[in-house]
Formats: sequence, structure tokens, C-alpha cells
Amino acid sequence: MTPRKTTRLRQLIARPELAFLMEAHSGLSARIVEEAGFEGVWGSGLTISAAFGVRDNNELSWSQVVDHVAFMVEATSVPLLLDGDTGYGNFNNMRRLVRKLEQVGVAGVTIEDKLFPKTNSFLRSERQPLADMEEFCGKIKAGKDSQSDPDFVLVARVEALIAGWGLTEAIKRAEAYHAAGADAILIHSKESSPAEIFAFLDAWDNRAPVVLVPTKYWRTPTEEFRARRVGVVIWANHVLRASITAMQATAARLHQDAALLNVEPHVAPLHEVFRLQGDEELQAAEERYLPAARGGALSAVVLAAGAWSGGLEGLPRAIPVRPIKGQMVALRPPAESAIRRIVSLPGAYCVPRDDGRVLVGATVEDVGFDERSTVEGVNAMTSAVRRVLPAAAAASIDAVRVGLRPASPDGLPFIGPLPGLPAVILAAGHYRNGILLLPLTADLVARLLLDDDVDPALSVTDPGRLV
Ligand code: SPV
Ligand code: MG
Repeated sequence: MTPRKTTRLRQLIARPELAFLMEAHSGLSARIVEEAGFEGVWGSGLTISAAFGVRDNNELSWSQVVDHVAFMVEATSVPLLLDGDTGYGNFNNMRRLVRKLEQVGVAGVTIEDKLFPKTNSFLRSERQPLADMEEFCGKIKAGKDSQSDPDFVLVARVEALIAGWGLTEAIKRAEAYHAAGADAILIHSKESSPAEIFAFLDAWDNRAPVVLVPTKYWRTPTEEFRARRVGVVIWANHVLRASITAMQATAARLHQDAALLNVEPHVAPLHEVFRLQGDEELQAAEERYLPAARGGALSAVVLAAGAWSGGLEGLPRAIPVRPIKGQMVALRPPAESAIRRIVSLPGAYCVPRDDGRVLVGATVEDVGFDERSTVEGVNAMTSAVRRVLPAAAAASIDAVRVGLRPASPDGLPFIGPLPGLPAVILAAGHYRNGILLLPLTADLVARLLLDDDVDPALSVTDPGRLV
């Protein structure tokens, strides 16, 4: 059985190896964080507030936060540590908070020793009054006494350095909070140098696991944290900040262009949105629980019958694709006259294979569905190669192959819906280039079917052009 999320968070914090928590602010971003490989999520007060368009000053009510993180918990299988600000009040509010967080599956909470309503630690240092230390210890005890899961994690965050009270006060408070029952100490700093954090770590000497948030001292190599046996590093806001950059660029571009052409290639495809929402699971459940839709689950048909596409019956009009025969011989030349590169000859080409054979192709014959190999065809291919490689006369003929290429009247492939039949997608008429255009064709058709994404290339290949 997988251990509970609380147990996993406790293990992450206590293990000797450094752990990382990545910020998320919504169900979607939490899922993305988990998919990136993070073992836990930081439910950041700053970024959750920002995602709602409000300030990190307890403008969201505590119950709005709990309701919101419930979605983040539901979207992930890794533990979530919530930034619980000051606990949203006194010891009594803290007790209710812990009980409610456990109910929605949050694995742990961090509370900071400031006053409600708090101000973000990086704003206005004169607005960072510290809580009374004894009162905060009571809040920690009340939180610990309220948890029903013994592994629920409570992290006490020391803001003494943020508020300018110095190292001695920071250590004194960390010690008191540890004694009151905190499972770990988060020591925060707004300095761009890690010096005061390192001084704290040296003095603290790992009396309890330490959590760091290196947002401001971001240049510090992670090795420095490992060397000082830090327990957890939180990347506290970078998913939100990355999304701000992407949203601003996309909105500006669209406002300027009033068209999607320069935007569509740079944004996640729609099917990625559906995947992240877990649509696949719903589709499987629909198959299990809903009566089968009439006509089955079929929503589209892709016609990719090569040279035979022209013979498909039951269509409003025949598809103008016809076969062009190609004969090819596989020769096994004597070892001394082996060729090592693809060679283009007048009227033919040679492709050396790893097994020593040389494929020589191919005739171009407009003779309908004739799949016979002929003396004339083999002669054309062997003569072409003998003109440049006389030694090929001694080669044995290993195999003769015949293929029928699907030719369209104008030489371009048909990729797209049939005129008047939007659910019938044609992918045919690629003539000699089917093997080369296969990946592109598959991509164009998949995007058309899954995303309704009509790539500009499809205007050239539109089957409607021949109506
Ligand atoms: C948060 O992510 O909300 C934090 C970290 O509390 S900080 O913004 O650095 O205070
Ligand atoms: Mg915060």
C-alpha cells in the first residue's frame, strides 16, 4: 500500500537527502508540478492570492484557501504543504484550520510568526511585526494537538530575519517553536546573499529539519544547501511567474495581431488541456457506465487506402487517385563492387542495405492495377545500374518488388475532409512521397481530429480543390 501523503511529507522533511517542493496555485499547476517529477507541492499563499487577483494580505478568507487547495490535493498524488500564513487568527483558528486541512487531504501546514493580516515578507519591512513568541508557541501546540493523523506536518516559520531582529532572536524563536512541537523550522530571508541563512544554519546545527525558500538568494548553488544538510528547498513562486510571462506575451500578441496565426504554434494544444484535466479517465468511464452510442464511438473515418483510395464505394464522388506502378530489384553484388552510399542515376536510384544488398528502383508505369514484375521492368533497373557500375552484371537478383503509388491529378496529396463529409478525412495521393510525408500527414490528421486544428498546410492539400 502507498504510504499516506502525510507520511510521505514527513519522510521528505526528515530524510538526510535534500527534498524539493515546487509551488503551485491551482489544480492544473499542481498536476503540472507533479508531472515534472516533484515529490511534493508548495501551496503558496502569495501565488494562490495572485491567481485570484488579490493581494498576499489575507484578502482571501481561510475557508476560500481551504476550498481551493482541496482541488489542488485532488489533482495530485504527491503531498501538499500549505502556506498557512499566520494560521488566520489565534490558537483557536489554528485548531480549526488543521482539522479542515486534514479533511481535504493536505499533508502539512506552515505557519509564520507574524500578525494577522500578514504582509508578504518581501514587501515593506516596517509592516512585518512579529507575533509574541509565547503566543505563537501556543498556536503551534494547539495545531499539533488538533491533528488526528500523527504524520500531519507542522512547519514553524521564523520571520525574525525578515523583520530585522537578527540571528540571536531567530535562533531563540526556532528553539522555542521546536520545543513547542514544530516538525521543522522554515527560516526566511529577503537578502540576495545567503550569508544570514548560512549563519543561522551554522548556529542551528540541525536541531530540527530546516526548510528554505531561496527566492531572493536565488544565485546560491543548491550544493551549498546540501553541504549544510538543509531538509527542504521550496521553489516558491516560479510556476506562477512563468505563466505570467507566457500570458502577457500571448495576450499582447493577440491584441496586436487580432489573429491567431502567430499564437497557435506557441501555446499548448487543446488536447494537452484535455489530457491534464484527465479526460481520458472520463472517456474510459463513459465506456463502462453509459449505454453505447448508436453507431458505436466512431466519430471520424480516415481514408488512407493508397492507390486503392479511388475505388472506395459509397462516396458521393470517386476520389481521383490512380495507381502508378513501380518495379524495384534487390541485387546482391559481389563483395568487391559493393556501394556504400545512396546513388541517384538517370532513371533510377540505388540504396545500399546493411545486409550487403542494393535496392535499385524504380520504374514509373501508368498501367493500372498490374502488380506483375516484368522482364522489361527488371531490365530497365538492372541496365540503369550497369551503366554506372559494370560489375553489377555479376550480381545475383535477390528479389523483385512491385508497388503501386497513389497519384493525384495535380501531383499534390489529399489531406483533409472530403467535400460535404466533414467526418471523412482523406489521406491519400502522396505518389512517391508517402514514406517521407507519413509523419507530417499523421500529425496534420491527428491535430485536425483531436483539436479541430486546421493547419495552414491543409489549404494546399484540401480534397475540395478538385470538386
Ligand atoms: C509564499 O509563497 O507565499 C511564501 C513565501 O510565503 S514568500 O512569498 O517568500 O513569503
Ligand atoms: Mg506566503
